[in-house]
Amino acid sequence: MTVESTAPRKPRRSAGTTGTKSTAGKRATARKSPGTEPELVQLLTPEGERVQNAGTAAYDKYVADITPDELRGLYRDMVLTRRFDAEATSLQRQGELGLWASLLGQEAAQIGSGRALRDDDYVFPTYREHGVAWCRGVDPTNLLGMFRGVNNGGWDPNGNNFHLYTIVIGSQTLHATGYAMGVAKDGADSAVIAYFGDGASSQGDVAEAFTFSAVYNAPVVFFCQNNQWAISEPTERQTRVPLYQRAQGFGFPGVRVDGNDVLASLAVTRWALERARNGEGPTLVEAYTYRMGAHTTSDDPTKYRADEEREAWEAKDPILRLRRFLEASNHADEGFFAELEAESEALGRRVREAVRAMPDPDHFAIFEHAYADGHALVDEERAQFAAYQASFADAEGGN
Ligand SMILES: Cc1ncc(C[n+]2csc(CCOP(=O)(O)OP(=O)(O)O)c2C)c(N)n1
Ligand SMILES: [Mg+2]
Repeated sequence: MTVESTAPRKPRRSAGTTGTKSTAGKRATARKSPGTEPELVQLLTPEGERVQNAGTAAYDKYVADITPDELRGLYRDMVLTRRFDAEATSLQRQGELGLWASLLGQEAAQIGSGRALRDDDYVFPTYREHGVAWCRGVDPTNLLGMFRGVNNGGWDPNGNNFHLYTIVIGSQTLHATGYAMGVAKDGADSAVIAYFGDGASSQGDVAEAFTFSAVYNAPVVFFCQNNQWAISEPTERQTRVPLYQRAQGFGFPGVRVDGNDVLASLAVTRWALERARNGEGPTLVEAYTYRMGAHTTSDDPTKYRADEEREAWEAKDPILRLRRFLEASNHADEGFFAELEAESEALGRRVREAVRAMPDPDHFAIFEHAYADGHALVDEERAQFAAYQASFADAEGGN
C-alpha cells in the first residue's frame, strides 16, 4: 500500500516548495516498516537514471543547476570517504585502532547532506559521520585519534563548525537545538544540522529536542540516517510509524529521502536548510539507507541478520549509481576514474602512516581537563591512578 509523503509543506516565506508527492514506484524494498511503506524522494535510480517528474519537481530545483564538475566532485567525495573508511577498518584489524564504526553504504546520505551546508552552518555528528567530516574539511586522520585511544576528540569543533563525535546516543540533538536557538537569538541566518540514527530516535533526548526546536522555531535540521539497524535491533523495534512521520506530531515537516541517492540527499537537505534560514523552524529528514558493514568492528552482524538483506542493498549502492549516471551522460571519462583511483591509494597510504606515527598520550592529561581549577575528587583519582601505574613498575622490578 502506498501513502503520501507528508513533506514538503508549503513554506511561509520561500517560493516553490509546494506540497508534493515524492517519486512513485521507487520505494525501498529490503525492509518494510510496520503498516505501510511510504514513498521516498529519489532523483537517481539504482541504475543511474535521472528521475524527473511532477513528484520530484519541488526538490529538483535545488539541484537544477548542478554542473558536471560538481557531480564529479560528489563522486570523488564518496569514493575517497569509502576508501578512508576501509583503511580505518583494516587498521583496526591490524591492532592500530581499538575500534572503528564504519559508514559503508551511507556515503550518499552523508556527502549529499554535507555538501548542502554552508561554512557558517554548524554540525553535530554521531560517531559515524566520516563523510560529513570530510565535507567540512576535517582532516580524516584527525578522526582516528579517539578510535586509537590517544585523545578524546581530535579536532577543534569551531575550526570547521563540526562538533566532536558524540557517543551518547541522541544527546547531540539537544546540543544542536540549543545551539540553533542561540543562532536565532543572534539574528544570524546560519543553520544547524544534527545527525542521529534510527535507534537514537527512541531516546528521550531526541523527543525533547523535537519539542524544544518546534516551540522555539529553532533553525535546525534533524538528519536521521535510518540505516535499518541499531546494533542488532531492527528499525521496526524502534517505531510503529515510518520515522519521518514522527515530525508531524511535533508540528514540523518530515520527509523520507533515498539515502543512497546523493543527488536527492543534497536536494532535500538544501530544502530543509533553506527552511531553517527563512525562519521556518526545524525539519526532520529521514535518509533511508543501509549499514552495509558491522555496527562497529566489535560486532558480528551475521549473528542477527540475513545475507540476502545485504545483497538486496548492494544493488542500490550509492557510489555505483552515480558512476552509472556519470558514464551514461558522458560527464566522466576513464582518465577521471584512473586519477581518482590513484588519489584513493595516496589517501590510504597517508592515513596508515599518520596513524602509526600518532604519539602515545600523556596518561595523566585526562585529569587536567575536567575542571578549570582542579577538584579534590579528581586529585584523589589522579593519586589512585598513579599508584596503579606504579604497581606495574613494581611487578616488572620483581621479575
Ligand atoms: C544513551 C546510550 N545508550 C546506549 C548506547 C549504546 N549504543 C551505542 S551505538 C547504539 C545503537 C545506535 O543505533 P542508531 O542510532 O541506529 O545509530 P547507528 O549506530 O546505526 O548509526 C547503542 C544502543 C549509547 N552509546 N548511548
Ligand atoms: Mg541505525
